[in-house]
Amino acid sequence: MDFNKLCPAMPKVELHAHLNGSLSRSTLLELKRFNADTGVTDTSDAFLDEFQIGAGDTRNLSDCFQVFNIAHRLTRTPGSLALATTLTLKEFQDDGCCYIELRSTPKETPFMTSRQYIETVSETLRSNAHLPIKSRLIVSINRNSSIKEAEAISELTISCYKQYPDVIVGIELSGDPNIGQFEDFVPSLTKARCAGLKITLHCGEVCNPKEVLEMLRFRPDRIGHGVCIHPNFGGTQETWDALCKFQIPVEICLTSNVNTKSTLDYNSHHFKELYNANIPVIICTDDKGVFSTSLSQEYRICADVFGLQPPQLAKLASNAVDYVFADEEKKSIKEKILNFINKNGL
Ligand code: 6MZ
Repeated sequence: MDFNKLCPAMPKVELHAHLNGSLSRSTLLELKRFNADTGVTDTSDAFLDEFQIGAGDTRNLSDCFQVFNIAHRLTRTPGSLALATTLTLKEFQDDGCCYIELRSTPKETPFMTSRQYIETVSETLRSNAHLPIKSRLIVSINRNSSIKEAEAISELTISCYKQYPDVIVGIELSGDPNIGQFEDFVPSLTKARCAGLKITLHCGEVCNPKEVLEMLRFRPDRIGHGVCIHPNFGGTQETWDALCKFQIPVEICLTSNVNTKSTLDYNSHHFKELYNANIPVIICTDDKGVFSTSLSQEYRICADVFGLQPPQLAKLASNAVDYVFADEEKKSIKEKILNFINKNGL
């Protein structure tokens, strides 16, 4: 089976997908229609053309944080947020994704509170529990938050976790890596961890070995990106040794890193160093809407660029299940992927 057929057909798990960054062009247009019908003013059509950051775009990582505002304008009401969640879930399902951990930052808008934001996404995922794709929510804390705001999000997440233990699995730190410092978020994250939530951190998306080391020593359950950890990519021997010692699984976002210029090109992506060092890696999309990609496309790129054979790619898909936050789903997802592997002689 060639990769164009294998990658979409193979059951896959998505563990790093920001809701508002995942909105496809068709979802954005549907949200516009929905908002117009419900009398909510949002974003002009002209802005929608600026939403995607493709190959060769002059915008870099810092610029991309402006782009999310376009999506945020479209998901300010419970109705539009629920619609965005449902459509995104279905797109991942159509791409062969059998389990997803969507992540999103609760926002207070003129139309809903932060609590309503988390409740809306949680209710929507719960109401889609009958779909073949299984889904969970990771609540995001943005690095541009004050300590007080971060504590409020953490407490809110813990409270909502009691209400939606079947949906909410974790908390994460994301946002512009050039803003804020990790140590300020440690108390909020620790509180969430003590309440039973899993932790994932955007780590080393830009060069900051001191912070990378603090993050790794915090022992999160997973990290996102991990670009600047190996000494060849702006990390130090100490950061690399810490990752190797702790074996923290890394959510890999190839196209995101290339399009934001965190990585020079696919060929020089740090996936190779992590894979060769046997660090657990999970292929993810990050923001499939903004970076015009899909989970199967990321698997295909990975195979093409790093010369993986179909059995090696299938092994990546099946190993990824070990790092899923919802323990109760692991067995059935693993079976689904292994059945596919056996049936196709991979
Ligand atoms: C760091 C990112 C990101 O939460 O509104 N986000 N944070 N690095 C990245 N690499 C490109 N991509 C997305 O989804 C959008 C938010 O996710 C975070 C940013 O905080 C962005 O505003 P939600 O659903």
